[in-house]
Amino acid sequence: MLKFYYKTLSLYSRPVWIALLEKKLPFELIELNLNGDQLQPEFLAINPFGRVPVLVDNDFVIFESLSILDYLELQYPSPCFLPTDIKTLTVVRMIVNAHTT
Ligand SMILES: N[C@@H](CCC(=O)N[C@@H](CS)C(=O)NCC(=O)O)C(=O)O
Repeated sequence: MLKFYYKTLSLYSRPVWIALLEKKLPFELIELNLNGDQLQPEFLAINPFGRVPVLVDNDFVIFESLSILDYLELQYPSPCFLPTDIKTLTVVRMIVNAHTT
């Protein structure tokens, strides 16, 4: 079962949440209170940067929203969200990176 650590209003958590729902994957939602939950030793053991979102797929831990989205796309490819044409894919990457850095 996938575990998804998130915060409701987190703009980084939302794309991951949407991808999980659109791919119809079963997952456990674990909401963090960002007033301190993210700095607890148990969570820092999962993500040393102390940030959400984090996805845990069995024993595989992924943090950083774009890395999580890449993982979901390759590991659970249906439905597919990324274009396969290299130029279109590059345009998608440019837009996403411009909005997240
Ligand atoms: N680059 C990260 C940014 C994640 C991030 O900044 N998350 C915020 C919530 S939107 C967070 O967890 N902040 C807690 C903190 O910095 O203590 C990603 O894309 O996942």
